[in-house]
This record gives sequence, structure tokens and C-alpha cells, in this order.
Amino acid sequence: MRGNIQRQVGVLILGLVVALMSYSVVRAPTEARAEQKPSEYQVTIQDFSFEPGAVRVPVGATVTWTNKDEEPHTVFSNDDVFKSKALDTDEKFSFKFTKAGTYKYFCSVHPKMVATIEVGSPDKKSAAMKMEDKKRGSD
Ligand SMILES: [Cu+2]
Repeated sequence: MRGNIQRQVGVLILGLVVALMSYSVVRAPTEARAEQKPSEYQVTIQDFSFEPGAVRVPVGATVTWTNKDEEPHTVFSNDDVFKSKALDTDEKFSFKFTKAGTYKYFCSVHPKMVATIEVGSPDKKSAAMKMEDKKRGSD
């Protein structure tokens, strides 16, 4: 019985290692490109809103919020994933996003202040940035 389970676990681990190895081989070119971009993202809290209101970041990115208002604000995830204390002027709060997904959040002091962090692959992010560049270019 026990030997059987150990063998099964062994096969499972072997499968995982193979999967991880092929994953990194496939991913290598993308990751080299992604490394040029910082994995730190900034959101400013100003005039009772989060700027930018929607941020797309790769998995593993750290987002730092800075309160630029005279009023205290908080950064509360709708799903309790992250939660800041009340941030005074120029105070910061950081959170590292290790799982892909859409993270909606709000300010608990002013619940009308809502925004979103979208965590996805580096490819998606660069596509979004290209769109941003196009928008900027037409200005
Ligand atoms: Cu607020």
C-alpha cells in the first residue's frame, strides 16, 4: 500500500518537473522581453480617485499606492486579498500580485472610489501598453 502511494507521488513529481521544464523553455523568449520592464507599478490616489483606475500588470508585479490627497484613503480589495491601513498624505501601501486575475478594490473611507488591478501574463500587458502608446500618439 505505502509503496504504491510513494510510486504515485514519484510519478506526479516527475510529471511536474517535466511540465515545468517544458514551460520554461517555451516561456524563455517572452520572459527575456518582460525583464526590461520594471515589475513595480504605481497607483496615485488623488482627488478622491485611483489613478490610473485600471492597471494591467504581469503575475509577480508589485503595485504601490501613494496617497496624494490631504484626506486619508485606504486600499481595500473587494475579495479581502489586500487591505491597507488609512493612508495619510504621501503614505504608501504595496502589494505583490502572485496570482492572475481581476482584483477590484475600493477606498473604505469613500466607497465610491473604486478601481481595478488586472493581473495577467506579460504578453497581455505589453499589448495593453501598445494600445496606450497609440492613444498617446494621436494626441
Ligand atoms: Cu478615500
